[in-house]
Amino acid sequence: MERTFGIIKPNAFADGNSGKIISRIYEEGFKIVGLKKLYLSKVEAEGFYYVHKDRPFFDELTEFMSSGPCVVMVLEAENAIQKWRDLMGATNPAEAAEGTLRKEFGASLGENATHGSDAPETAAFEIGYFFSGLELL
Ligand code: DGI
Repeated sequence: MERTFGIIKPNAFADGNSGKIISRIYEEGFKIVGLKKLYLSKVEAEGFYYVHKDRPFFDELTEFMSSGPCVVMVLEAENAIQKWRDLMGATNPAEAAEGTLRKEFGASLGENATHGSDAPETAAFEIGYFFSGLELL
């Protein structure tokens, strides 16, 4: 079993799509081992996306991620990291395949509804950024 980290981003939360996304997560066979609603500050969003600090979209990204509540989750499954990225679809919703979360709930490249870790090291950092061991059941 593998664990990954996911976010229901502020646009998907504000649009009332958190329930539908969580239903899809269960339907696809993930176990949700951690889940909470947060309203990130700009500094917390910057810390989370630190690897992107030199990218031109860093300010836009962190402004968006701190613009409203989001849901952070730890998901468990066989090959959870790849499986969750497959369910999310391509970064740009316009390029995401039919049936993926970003296709269905993404508004734009920036406001693309969900986040998912891209590698085991990233998942470890991202899970630890938001959850203590006691919160993962
Ligand atoms: O791993 P991903 O989330 O699929 O994509 P990523 O790690 O390349 O980028 C992280 C997030 O940053 C992505 O989900 C949306 C945002 N982003 C990526 N490229 C751009 C962008 N936002 C804006 N505004 N413009 C971009 O070119």
